[in-house]
Amino acid sequence: MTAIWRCTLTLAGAATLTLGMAHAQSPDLSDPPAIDGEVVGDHGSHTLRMGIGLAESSPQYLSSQYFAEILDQRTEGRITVNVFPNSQLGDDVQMMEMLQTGTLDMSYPSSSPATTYVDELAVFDLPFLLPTREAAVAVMQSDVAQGMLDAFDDTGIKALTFSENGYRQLSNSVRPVETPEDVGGLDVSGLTIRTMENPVHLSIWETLGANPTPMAFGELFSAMEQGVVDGQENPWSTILTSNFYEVQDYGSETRHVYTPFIMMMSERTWDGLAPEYQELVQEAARQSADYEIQLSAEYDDWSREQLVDRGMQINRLSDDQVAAFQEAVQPVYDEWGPRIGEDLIAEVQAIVEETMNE
Ligand code: TK8
Repeated sequence: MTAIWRCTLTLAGAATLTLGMAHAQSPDLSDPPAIDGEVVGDHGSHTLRMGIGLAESSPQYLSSQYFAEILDQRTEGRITVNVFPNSQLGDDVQMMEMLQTGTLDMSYPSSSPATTYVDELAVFDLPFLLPTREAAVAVMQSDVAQGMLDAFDDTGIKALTFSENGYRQLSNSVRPVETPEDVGGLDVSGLTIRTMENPVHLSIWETLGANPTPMAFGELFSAMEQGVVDGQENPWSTILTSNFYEVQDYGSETRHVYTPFIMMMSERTWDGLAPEYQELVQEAARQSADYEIQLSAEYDDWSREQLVDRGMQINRLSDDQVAAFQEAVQPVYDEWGPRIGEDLIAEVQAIVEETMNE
């Protein structure tokens, strides 16, 4: 009797727990597009390791699994891609170095830490340059952006495609970040903010009066948990899927910069693939990037709502507040514009304007 009684209790306890945590793990996501295209002839077998920074529920992971699925089906299992999430093989900077030495086959870092290889990528780090997702996608699919991928030649890295990391939003554990009129811009004074390892991002937060601390993404959760940093900035989907809301009570919808991801392969791995396989990998990379961008869009607002449900206090900025914020980061353009290249910035702005007039 006792045993049965205890068992019932445990079950009841478990049910309550489950109910209490009844959050959907993902929004209504589009299914991956059907895989068509012919099976590529037998050019040997390859097993590729791909390391990524984000978690299993992220658009980055889901679309990477789709990439793997395309290669698997179109080679009848001869190319296998194993995706390792959560920075378990290294952070963005380390994994790019591993691609160069050939100790890792594939990775999917943000463009921001990749500016050490291709300077021009820093155009994506300029605040408020890409006002809409449509504009951002048009830029990522432009010849200008293709030129940046091609510029990886001779670095030991084959850059395959851009996709969406997304609009970055500020979170912190100290206080709501508002934009009082007398401050002008975002009041982040006194906050220690983790940034990506990228000088433009450092400059943005310095300009705003915060204490920016560049740090690898994989170290970020425990740094916030231990109070080494007060805050960070990433898309809502990452704040959700990497569980940052557990250690960050406040969020502000700043959308201060849109950053892409770049899917990459080690040049050694690339060179070891038959031309037919190379072509297939390139095609699958583009298809999975399209899917990633779609998933990422589906995640965006949904994630913000989920974060609110989980207790995060999130404020949105009024148009006036955004305008003040934009004005406050103008010195970043003055400092970085000439170094990134005014012509390149103008080219990107022209693509943006085209999408706004459509
Ligand atoms: C994941 C990173 C991450 C980026 C960052 O590997 O470092 O904050 O936004 O998503 O690329």
